[in-house]
Amino acid sequence: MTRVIHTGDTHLGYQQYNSPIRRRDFLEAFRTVAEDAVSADVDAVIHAGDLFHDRRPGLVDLQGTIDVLRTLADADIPFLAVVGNHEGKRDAQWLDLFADIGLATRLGPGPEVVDDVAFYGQDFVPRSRREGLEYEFEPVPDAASHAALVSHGLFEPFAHADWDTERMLEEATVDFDAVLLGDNHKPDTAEVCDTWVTYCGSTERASASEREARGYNLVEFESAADGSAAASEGASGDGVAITRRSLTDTRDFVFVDVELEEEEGIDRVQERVRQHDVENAVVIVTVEGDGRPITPAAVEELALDRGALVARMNDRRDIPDEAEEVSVSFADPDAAVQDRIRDLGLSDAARSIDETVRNDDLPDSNVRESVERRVRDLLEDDRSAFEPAPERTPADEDVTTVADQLSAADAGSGTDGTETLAAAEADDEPATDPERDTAGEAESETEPDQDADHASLGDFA
Ligand SMILES: [Mn+2]
Repeated sequence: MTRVIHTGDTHLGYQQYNSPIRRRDFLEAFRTVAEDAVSADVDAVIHAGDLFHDRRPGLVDLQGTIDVLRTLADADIPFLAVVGNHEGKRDAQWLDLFADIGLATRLGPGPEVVDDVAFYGQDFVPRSRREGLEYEFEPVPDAASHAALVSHGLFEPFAHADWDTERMLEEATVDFDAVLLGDNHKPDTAEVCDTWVTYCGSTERASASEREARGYNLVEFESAADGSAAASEGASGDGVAITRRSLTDTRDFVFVDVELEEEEGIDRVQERVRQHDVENAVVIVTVEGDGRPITPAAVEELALDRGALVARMNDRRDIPDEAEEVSVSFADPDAAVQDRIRDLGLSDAARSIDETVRNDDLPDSNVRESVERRVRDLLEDDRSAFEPAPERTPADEDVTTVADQLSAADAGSGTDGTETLAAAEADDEPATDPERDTAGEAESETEPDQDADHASLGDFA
């Protein structure tokens, strides 16, 4: 039997909510996984990418990472990993540096045999470069009775998927028994082409949408000689058993969901916050329904006074009619935006960023990642996308402007999320629009450590 821990999306160096304590939390979660690996005496730790939150981890993050990797090395537990979308650099990878000093192995097209399992790696590849991707792997050595692929990306059949798992498995020159994945922070397992495909999930909540307990996978490969049935718990078959292990010591997140009635206001929300033990927790208050206008700061301050580490309030209510009348400069924010967009010669890239930023379906904390991914894809494949669109006059009916597309989308199903805002043109915007600065920031590469969580760009409410 070969037993490995499958983890990933550790996002080391992520100073979530601008909190240095949160930054430490991400490292502590990684450390816990390594300590579990030592006490469970597994044969390897497999990391499916996004070890780091971005391409430029700080010195303190690198030192912490080396310290944890050394814990594994001292226990003779190999650390095998691939490169994720968050941390990928153009030249050398941080992972290569750890490999150079003997603390990691970067998986690739050649087999890395642990006990009797051959592990292969496929780094994250931008969607635009996947078309011609050849899934060529070196043959499985005779010494191995199983083969597993480790990769990073949004694979089918899971949520947000854009990577064809069936095609990959069919075209791969190796017949894999398991595919161990990272990128989707929600753990899940499915069977595709008789192969187990599994996400281990993130080890700390990298966004407030990650409500369930965090954890990792324990994957057991039955030896040819074992003969016995695979473990009954969790997914099993083909001599591979996948079970979940929870991380119980991650930072507490307290989710306070309040549905307000018509006459209710801040008192009700504060009352609900008081019903929870928020000490040292990240508190996420979400308000829906009706009720009176609420200043988020007043709710957040209450939670902080009661010992919360971080407090955020999201107001998901529609703006009541009266509120629109009260607003002087933004009686109709969408119309104001559309007017402004008509004056801008947005490039395709800007429009693409724009869509991402304004996409209500995308959790705020994923905006930065998605924008980065889009920009990176475009930089690699289509630099012309960054050229400004030709000059347009607002009244020119023959030209389809972004605003026209907006109206068309509004009139239609609206499912393609083409609601847009001139995100890339933030510098041109009047200072009265505070949301715009975060849009520019999300697009910019100059502040990689900025917390993307305050990019609350869905609404002008
Ligand atoms: Mn990730």
